[in-house]
Amino acid sequence: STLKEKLLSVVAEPITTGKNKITVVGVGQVGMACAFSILTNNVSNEVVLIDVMADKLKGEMMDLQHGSSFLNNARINASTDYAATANSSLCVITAGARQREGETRLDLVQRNTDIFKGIIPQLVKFSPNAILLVVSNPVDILTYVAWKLSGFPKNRVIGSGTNLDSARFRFLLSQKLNVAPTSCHGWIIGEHGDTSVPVWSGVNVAGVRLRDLDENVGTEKDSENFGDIHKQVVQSAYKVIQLKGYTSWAIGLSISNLASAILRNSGQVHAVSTMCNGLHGISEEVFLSVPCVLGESGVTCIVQQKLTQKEQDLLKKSAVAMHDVQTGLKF
Ligand code: 6V0
Repeated sequence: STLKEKLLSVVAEPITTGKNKITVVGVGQVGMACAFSILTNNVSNEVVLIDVMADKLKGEMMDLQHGSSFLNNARINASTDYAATANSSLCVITAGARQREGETRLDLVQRNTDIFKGIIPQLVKFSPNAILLVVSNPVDILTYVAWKLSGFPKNRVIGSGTNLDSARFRFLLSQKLNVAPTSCHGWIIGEHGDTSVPVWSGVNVAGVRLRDLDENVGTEKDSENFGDIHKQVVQSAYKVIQLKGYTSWAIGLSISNLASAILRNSGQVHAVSTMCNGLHGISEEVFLSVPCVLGESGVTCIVQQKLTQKEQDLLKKSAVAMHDVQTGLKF
């Protein structure tokens, strides 16, 4: 008998896959920030990494494994073979090209659609009941692509959407008011990025709407220029990419927060990209962000925000723009 057999007398075979297994596809800057945040926040104790670059993948896996005793003994695995992802509850997809300096998110669309054709069917094959959480850009269109390629019901295909834009907005508002970001309530909806819509009509601290204090807040007529905050949100990624080459920490933390809401079936509300056909006058099959209740089955409800006519018009404009890009896509 082996030393192991001498040491351990078997009582029952261990269960190989737990209920909170997460696959992260793509071990670039974003995928690794997602995996690291998920592990350090104890969102999951079983993470599988997938990429096409075998050496980088193995290096990242080993580096994390060496830290597993500081991560509540999480199991970390990596493979270029999707069999390793079997029975994941959540698959986070970060693979693909990123924006170069000056490039828009939409510039990436066909390149990343082609990459998704090799990824989504494999994830579906090995984890037919998983929730797909798309991060790669342009995220709203690629969430639509993932939905089409997977054949999953719409509740189980989610884009990280404007969860990050909303966090950036709340941070900037917090700086202006000197109140903590989690106490500054404000929602950015619509497209992640260039045409996102700030819902100024609802921005509040402790239920006090800024619009009730100044009806012009967030508009051109606002002498204190609160509207600049949204402009800065839109410019955020471009600015960070210009300064450090990519964005990673904030998106990683935002994904770990979404993963926690889903796996813990918490009912937290987040602005994430979901099928919006029929909502706020949108008549196209497009994915855009609206506040969604998240749980084990993905998006369980959409919060029906009372939008002003202007906010609805902006959202509808994004929907038409998304739809135009989608009709040009080669599947
Ligand atoms: P990166 O650092 O270039 O990493 C991309 C990774 O994807 C690399 O490791 C590639 O090897 C891998 N990859 C490429 N093709 C495949 C494939 N077929 N299968 C598996 N893996 C593959 O990019 P980075 O990590 O910086 O960005 C990844 C994506 O996230 C980009 O599309 C970004 O634009 C997007 N982001 C989305 C954000 C959001 O808020 N939704 C925020 C930041 C970045």
